[in-house]
Amino acid sequence: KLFHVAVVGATGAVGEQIIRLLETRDFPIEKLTLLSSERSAGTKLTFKGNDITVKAATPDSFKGVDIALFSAGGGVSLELIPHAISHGAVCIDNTSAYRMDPDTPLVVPEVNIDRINEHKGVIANPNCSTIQMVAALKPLYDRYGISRIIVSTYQAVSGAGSRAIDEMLRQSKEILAGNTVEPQILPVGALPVKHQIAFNAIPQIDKFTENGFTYEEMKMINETKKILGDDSLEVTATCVRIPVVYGHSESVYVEMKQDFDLEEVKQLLADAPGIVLQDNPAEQQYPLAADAAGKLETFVGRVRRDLSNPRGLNMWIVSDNLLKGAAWNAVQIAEYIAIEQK
Ligand code: 11C
Repeated sequence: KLFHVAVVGATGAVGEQIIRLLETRDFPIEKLTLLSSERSAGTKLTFKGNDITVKAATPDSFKGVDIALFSAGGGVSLELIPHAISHGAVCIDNTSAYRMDPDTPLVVPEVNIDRINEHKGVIANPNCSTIQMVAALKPLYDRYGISRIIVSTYQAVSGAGSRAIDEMLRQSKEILAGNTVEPQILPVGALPVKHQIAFNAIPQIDKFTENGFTYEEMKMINETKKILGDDSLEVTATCVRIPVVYGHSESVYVEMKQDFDLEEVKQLLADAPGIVLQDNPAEQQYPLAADAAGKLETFVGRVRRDLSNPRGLNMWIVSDNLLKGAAWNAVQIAEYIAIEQK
């Protein structure tokens, strides 16, 4: 069967990657509809050598659409997904709009693909920093049980969109040229106070919630529990933006419920789907954002037992935030739907 696929947010950083993946994975497409905001409508994008004109997304854009991939912000998803569903489309939503809805499966294929059929028209794609962490922890969770996770992230500017990438690159050039800069986008476009990202580290991703954690940190906490299906899991997170363009890095400490053998942990990681173990300190080999950029896998290294808690494990997890963290996870889900509906 061939599918009519729609990409909402086609001109954005994630939308662009979705289109490239649909092309390189040779997704069974009959028709590709590219949608965006009114502002970007009219842009021409290429798919398999053909130009496609991007149209403004409206409630009527989804007639005949089988699979709709949304990546245009939570507001657009909340407004348009109900219309897409009423036209019979299965929606894969990259935003946070539906993630914690109890009726919506939150899916990382390597972790919980078994939940995919529970959808009522929408399947949520988790936050990028959550996806790569749970993908790496899943084999350890299944083998030993995990009681506690402490994560600190080092997140790329592309997570905040194309304009944040431009801001970081422009700021860097200006500062190197000896000029002063006026930050305009980061940490959060919608908030009045901005901070320099070039040559800096900003311990704020998204707005603050009332408990002192940011929304990004709360996503890591809540989504991890939902994806692993374990409310008793203790998770704490500190999310930091650094001047890297592609690839989120994470320092992750986990406490296992059972004793573990370090060599077995490494073997489990090496054998896990979608995971590449890169762990050879003698050769200074460990995951690097610059190497992970453009790749579909999640890379894990610096795997070591904690010195104060024998059931504690430290590791470094890196993945391309626009690929496994967003576009690739969504296209993987679409591939599962295509196989089911074949
Ligand atoms: C960032 N993780 O790096 C964010 C971007 O909920 O899908 C993705 C936000 C989301 O800024």
